[in-house]
Amino acid sequence: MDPDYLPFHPNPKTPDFKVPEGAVDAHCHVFGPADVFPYSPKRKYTPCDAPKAKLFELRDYLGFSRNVIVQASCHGPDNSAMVDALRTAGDLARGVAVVSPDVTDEELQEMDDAGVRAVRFNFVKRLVDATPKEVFMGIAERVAKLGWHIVVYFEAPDLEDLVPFLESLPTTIVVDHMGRPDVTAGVDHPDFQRFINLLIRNDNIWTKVSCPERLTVAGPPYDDVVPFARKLVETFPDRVLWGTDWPHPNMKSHVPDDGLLTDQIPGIARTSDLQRKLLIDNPMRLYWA
Ligand code: 0GY
Repeated sequence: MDPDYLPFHPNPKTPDFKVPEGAVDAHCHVFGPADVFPYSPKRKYTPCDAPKAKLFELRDYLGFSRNVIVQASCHGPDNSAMVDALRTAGDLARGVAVVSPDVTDEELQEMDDAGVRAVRFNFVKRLVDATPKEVFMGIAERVAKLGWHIVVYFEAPDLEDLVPFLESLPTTIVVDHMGRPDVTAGVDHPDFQRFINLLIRNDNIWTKVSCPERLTVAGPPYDDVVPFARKLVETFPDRVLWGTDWPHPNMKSHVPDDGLLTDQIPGIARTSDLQRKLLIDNPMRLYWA
């Protein structure tokens, strides 16, 4: 583990918000354990192990029913730890893989059988070396045949350049963490409006209203992030997902409490109808249909 790496919270609070039966934590990871599933030699950080048993314990403790496990950059394109977690969870988890262009059709099919339903394209420079867009497009065309979608991770200043690429992808797209807006700029800032307009123009683009712990300037309980998430939930109620982001890699300012993160949900999805769409209907349609 990196010397400045903050391990996940050892005892999150019990949420005050009662998570509805059947809810999905649609963005979380498993890390290692490194002695079974070594980290990638090309990784940009070395995390604290966060094995599948801990993830499933947290799922039950918070009151969630299912997980979408996203392959994180520290495991590179070796999806073994994530796929192993999917196989253990059975129908209670689905996966998002990271693949290199030389992945074989047999490997893709095996991942599909284990519950993988998407690939992630990561554009965040501190996390990965850049992949040419043509390479991503080749992967997109192959996974589209399996009915998979694409999860994209980028930061707000990169969106303008990415728009033509995103609009040419042949699948449903899910944008991680609301496109990482600068929350000090406000929801009316042109950068966030550009993101909203992208979703207005393209009804195949979804987003995760996740990661207030990374976007906040004010700190917990992340009130400065709420208006961004609420705006997206109320404008695109059928195209939003929510996730804890456990075990919260690369946090520098504080260790997020997953119970507190769960307590944010009724503030961003203010009716039971919006909560059901965000936590159950939308992820079930995208990952379990
Ligand atoms: C997240 C965010 C981060 C890390 C990764 O793949 C990753 O390593 O996604 C981050 O550092 O912002 O979604 O977990």
